[in-house]
Amino acid sequence: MSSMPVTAVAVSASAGVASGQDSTTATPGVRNETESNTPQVTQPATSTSTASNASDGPTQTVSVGPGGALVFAPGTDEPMQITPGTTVTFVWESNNHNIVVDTQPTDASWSGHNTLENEGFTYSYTFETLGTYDYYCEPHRTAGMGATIEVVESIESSGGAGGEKELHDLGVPIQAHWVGAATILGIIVTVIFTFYVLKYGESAHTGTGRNQ
Ligand SMILES: [Cu+2]
Repeated sequence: MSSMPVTAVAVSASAGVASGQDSTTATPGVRNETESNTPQVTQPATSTSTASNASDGPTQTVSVGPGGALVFAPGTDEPMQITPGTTVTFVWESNNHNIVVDTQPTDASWSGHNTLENEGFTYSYTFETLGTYDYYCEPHRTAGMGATIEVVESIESSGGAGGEKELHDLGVPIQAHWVGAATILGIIVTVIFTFYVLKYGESAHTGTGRNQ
């Protein structure tokens, strides 16, 4: 696990050199860009008071290339579901990635972020139009670095990541905990029982041999 980021960074760096992008994007200077199809500017600091304003909508974070892995997380393994008005902040966690919009609802106008960026860059966009958005990273598209955002009226509790996380956090560990505790207790009881039977036991075999 500890050697993985080093390898991944090396791969990303060599990919940058090969594609000629390293000279322009090598500086890990943080440039932030916020884009929205609503007139309001998102201010996360004030997002706790009212829910009626679009600028106070929910937020989501997508990791771009976390640990050098060629994925958007969440979004690659399974579609990320959000509700209209959600501001998604993409956080670059490795180098030489971009966001190219593949398909989107006909009345949506997401332009993605076509410029290749490096670790530390963030880009935000507020999704308002219902539907499915497919996007990919151009340098790593063939490696499977594509993802899906689904803007839905309400998040499905069964298929969403929240439901699964709840199951893992509550049900499974508790069950495993008690099964493990019972097993260990059983082993200890068996060992103690066996010890006393062997030392003080008066079964037919040990008893007759010692007492007569
Ligand atoms: Cu990429």
